Formats: sequence, C-alpha cells, structure tokens
Amino acid sequence: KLYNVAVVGASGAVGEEILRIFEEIDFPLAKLVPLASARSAGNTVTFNDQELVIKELTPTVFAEEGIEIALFSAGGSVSAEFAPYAAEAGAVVIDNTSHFRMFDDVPLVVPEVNPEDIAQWKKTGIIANPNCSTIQMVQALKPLDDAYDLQRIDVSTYQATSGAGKTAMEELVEQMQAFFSFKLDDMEPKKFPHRIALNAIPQIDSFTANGYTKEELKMVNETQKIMHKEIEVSATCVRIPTLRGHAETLTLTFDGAVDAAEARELLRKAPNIIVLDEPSESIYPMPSLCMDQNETFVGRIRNDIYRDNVLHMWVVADNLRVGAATNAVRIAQKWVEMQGA
Ligand code: 11C
Repeated sequence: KLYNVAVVGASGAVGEEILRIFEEIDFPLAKLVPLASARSAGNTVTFNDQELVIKELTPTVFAEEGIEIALFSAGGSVSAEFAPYAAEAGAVVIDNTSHFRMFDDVPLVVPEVNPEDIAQWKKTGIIANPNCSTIQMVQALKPLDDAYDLQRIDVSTYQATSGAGKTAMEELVEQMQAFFSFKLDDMEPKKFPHRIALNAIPQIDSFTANGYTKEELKMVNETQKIMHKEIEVSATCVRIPTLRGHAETLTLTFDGAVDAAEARELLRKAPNIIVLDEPSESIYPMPSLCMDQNETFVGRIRNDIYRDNVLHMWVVADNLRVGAATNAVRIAQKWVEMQGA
C-alpha cells in the first residue's frame, strides 16, 4: 500500500529536511502534498527534482487530498488549530511542535526508545514528536538505562541557532558579517534575548517561576514521559553561535556501578547511535561532523573520578534531522509497519 502524505510547514527549516529525507529513503509514498499558511501558499518546494506548489492549509484540505499521514512543523498554534482537522479526516498526525506533547492521550515517541507507544495513536489521531534536545539524549540513554537502571540526569546543552528557525540562523550570519565590518555593536538582537555572535546565552525560551526555562522543563517532562520513569533531570540549556547540531554534556547517575568500557560497547550496538570516542586522537562528536546525518553521535564516555555509579558523556546530533525531521519520519515508518501487522 502507498500513502498520501502532507507536510505542513513544508518551506520551514524542519519541513525542508522532511522533504530531503523522503527523497533519500524508500517510503511507500503515493503523493506528497506540501501545505502552508495562505502567505506561503503558491510558492514551490523542490521534491525529487520536481517543483511542487505549496497548497493552502485549510480545515478541509486533508479530506480533499485524501491525506493519510500528516507531518506538522509550522508552530504550536498552527498544530493546535489544524491537527484536529487532519485527524478528523482520518490521517495520523505526527506533530513536531510542543503543543500536544504532554497531553495524557497523545503518545510522545522516539522510535528507538518507546515505539510501542505508537499503538495509542488512535486515541486522538495524533503522535507527538519530542523536543530536539530531548530526542538525542533519550536515544543515548536507553541502552544504558536498560543495563544499569538510570536514576538521575544532569545535562547542559550547547544548542545551535537553527533550533529557533531559519530567521534565527540568518540573525547569526548577519551578526558575523557585521563583525567583519566592525559594526557588530550596532546590531540589535531579534530572535534571541542578546547578541548571539561571539556569545553564549544561558536562556532558551522563557523562564518559569522555578528558575528553569521552558526548554529545560521540556527536557525534564518529556524524558520522563518517553522513558516511562520518574528519572530526576536537571537541565541547563544554552544557545551557542553554531548553525546546526545540538551538543550536550550528560552526567548520569545509575542505581549501581557502571563501567565506561562496557557502556561504550552497549552504545556501539544501539540503533542509530555512532560512538566516536578516541580522545588521544582528538576524535569525538562535534556539530561540524553531525550535519545532515540521521544518527546520534556519542563520545567522551568516562567514569566519574569519585563515584562508580556516575558516568559522563557528550552527545551531538543534527537538531533539524535527528531532533525533528528524522524522528518524525521514523515514527511514520513505524506507524506504516504497524498498519501491515
Ligand atoms: C531550540 N529546542 O533549540 C528548541 C526548538 O519544542 O519543538 C524546538 C522547540 C520545540 O530552540
């Protein structure tokens, strides 16, 4: 069977990656329909060397086009308004925004971690895709939790500007250009609370009453929901002046002793994980290595100096791919597999 697939927000940073991935993989696609708001409708996107005209996102378009799989990445308010129309038209919605993630009746899925939760899609017709910084982290945690029973995560992130969309990437580039013409001090921040070029900003999204940002609390709440476990999580999320690829330092506390060499082997065998860990040769993951890749890279795996139940490591992935588009398409692939079962 072939499926009619809609991509809502097809010309956005994540939407474009979804199209690239559908070009690269063997997906049972009958047709691909790019959708966007009236402002972008009529523009075109390239797909398999063809120019596809973006159609307007309306309440009736999903039924009119016979859509069976609808991938949303056009912002939370668009998903809130239009995902229910897609679900009513019989499509499975795979939503990249944060809107539905913590709804009790909406599964939140990372296929390498909790693929079984996809079976609950019928409750609302919607499956939520987690936040980018959560996805790459739980992929690397799963094999270690299975082996050693993870109790606590202390994580700091180094997040690329593309997490905030295309205009945020442009803001970094414009500020870098201004630096070389000695005009950086004239640049007003737009997408970020401060200048991002030559800086590191310890704020992603807005602060909540407990002193953590919404991005940091997503890492707490989403991790517990995906892993079905009340793991303690403390996150500090930082924006750095890179374009693509989120990096994370993880300090992991397990129930009992953990061995770094054994953990490294477990990660080598884990799906969609690549271990790059030869410190003496300066081999470790970096954002520059993970761009356009669909795998999550792990390195700097080492035991704590003081406690034998604590492990440290460094995890990097392309936030637009692994952290968004790739995970959404992998959910679609699993969902398709389950229809045949
Ligand atoms: C960032 N992680 O890097 C955010 C973007 O909940 O899907 C993703 C926001 C989300 O800015």
